[in-house]
Amino acid sequence: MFILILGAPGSGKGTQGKILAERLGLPKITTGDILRAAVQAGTPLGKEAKQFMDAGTLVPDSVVLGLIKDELAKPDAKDGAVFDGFPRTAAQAELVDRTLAEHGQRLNHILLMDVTEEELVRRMRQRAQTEGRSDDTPEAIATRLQVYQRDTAPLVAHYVQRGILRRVPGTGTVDQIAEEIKRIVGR
Ligand code: B4P
Repeated sequence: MFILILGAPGSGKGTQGKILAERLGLPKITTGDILRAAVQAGTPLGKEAKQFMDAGTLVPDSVVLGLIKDELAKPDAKDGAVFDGFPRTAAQAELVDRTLAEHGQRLNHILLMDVTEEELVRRMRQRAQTEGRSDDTPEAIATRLQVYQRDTAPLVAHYVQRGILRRVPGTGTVDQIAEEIKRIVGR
């Protein structure tokens, strides 16, 4: 089963993706975590990605497409996975569709985390105080929200057409939202 969690920055993708992947025993592929680990390790990928991440803009597709391809090719993601943080652009969505189709697979569920902008900003500002992520500054938060509307929100229309996208009310406790996702996914 391949499940995609889509949503604005701060909408709880990472939080719910972790709970869902653990419950279903599926690997979770999170481009944000992979990029942050590369930055931390100071690899060439990390050095290239850092400037974009800190500014709140997307890391270019020229860098991210290869990363997604490598992750999807891993044996443990052969029969299913939870995708968190990608696809974020039309080119990434096309790569995901094409790669899954090559293996006779397709996305089974797309969960769109629906959270007001006010709440998104509140959560990221709160995280800035506890985790100190370098892209949770007021300027980067504003840019990330704009970039989401420009580059990622159009994917919603693309997936709505397929009839497999479900909106998840993303406001409430983490447990309440996880229960709702369980109901939608059916297990
Ligand atoms: P991400 O790591 O994907 O960061 P994000 O969009 O902010 O989501 P995140 O998963 O961290 O937050 P979440 O909503 O779970 O990307 C970071 C950067 O990496 C991007 O800006 C970009 O530069 C780059 N990047 C990553 N993927 C890329 C790609 N495919 N292509 C190009 N560039 C890419 O949660 C936010 C907060 O809310 C958390 O603190 C959480 O504790 C809290 N929260 C969750 N649920 C809650 C609830 N119900 N109530 C209250 N708080 C809650």
